[in-house]
Amino acid sequence: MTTASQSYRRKDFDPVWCPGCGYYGVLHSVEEALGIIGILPEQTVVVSGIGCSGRLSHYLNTYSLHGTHGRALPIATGVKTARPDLTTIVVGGEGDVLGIGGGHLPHAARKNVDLTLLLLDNNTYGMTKGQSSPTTPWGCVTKTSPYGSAEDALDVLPILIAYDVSFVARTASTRREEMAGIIAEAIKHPGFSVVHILSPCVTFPVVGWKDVRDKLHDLPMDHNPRDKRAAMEIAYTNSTIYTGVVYCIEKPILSSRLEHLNESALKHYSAGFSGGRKPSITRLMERYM
Ligand SMILES: Cc1ncc(C[n+]2csc(CCOP(=O)(O)OP(=O)(O)O)c2C)c(N)n1
Ligand code: SF4
Repeated sequence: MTTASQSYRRKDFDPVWCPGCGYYGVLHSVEEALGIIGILPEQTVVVSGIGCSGRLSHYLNTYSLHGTHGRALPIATGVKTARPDLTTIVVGGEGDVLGIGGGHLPHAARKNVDLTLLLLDNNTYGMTKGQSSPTTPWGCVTKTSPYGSAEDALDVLPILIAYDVSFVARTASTRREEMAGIIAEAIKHPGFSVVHILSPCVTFPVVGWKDVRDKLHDLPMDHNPRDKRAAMEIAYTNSTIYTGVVYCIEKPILSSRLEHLNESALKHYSAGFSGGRKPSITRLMERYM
């Protein structure tokens, strides 16, 4: 596995993250996860947004597409629709995914696009040097809130479950082995999978690592990820930060939904509009000219 995992990392380009940043752990676990599944780098695309988190796609020896801030999900939806054969991973910070790009999340869930989103949550806008973000707790002093932030932090897991994302998991960037296993499971899941990775920024600290670490706990052994109410209960538990696969269901993925739609449209077209003749795009266009 070591050899396979090494080949996923670019040799000509070293990460420029701050020393001690949890994103190094995430990068390592992504390599491990790809190695566990045994997908070849050339069968994998990593699409990222803008931010320290977005840099992750540069460091892998896979296909990589560094998009624009907040738009990684729609870009990846296009990639997956055009090339369903490629494993498609999306990486974004909580600013990217829940702030500027927050409107794309429910729609990726509704479509159940077969993507894996790694949501790297450091509770701040790291790349732009520490402004408050959608998960900055109320009252925290940041560059944009010198007297304390005025807003509540978003509660990420309940939002993902309410959107009915078909695979929802949480881990922390210090838990490398667990993270690799969860990312591998998320990639194998047919449908939209989101791994919420807690990784407080060490250079612009908003939430302390100790506060997170002390609350981390494996999910209860009897947790049933198919039970949405049980998943919501875990998601709303604040005294303990449970890690693992919190919610997992099966539902049709976007490509099968489109296939079904195409079949129905063709059937409808050949039966009604073309008078039994073979469907033709030219004839269809002529109707509107
Ligand atoms: C349209 C647009 N608006 C703002 C920016 C500036 N910008 C770059 S990264 C970033 C925030 C990054 O925060 P997050 O997504 O949480 O990632 P992190 O750097 O913390 O990993 C912002 C606001 C931008 N690049 N593009
Ligand atoms: S600013 Fe924060 S998130 Fe960005 S590389 Fe440095 S420690 Fe990591």
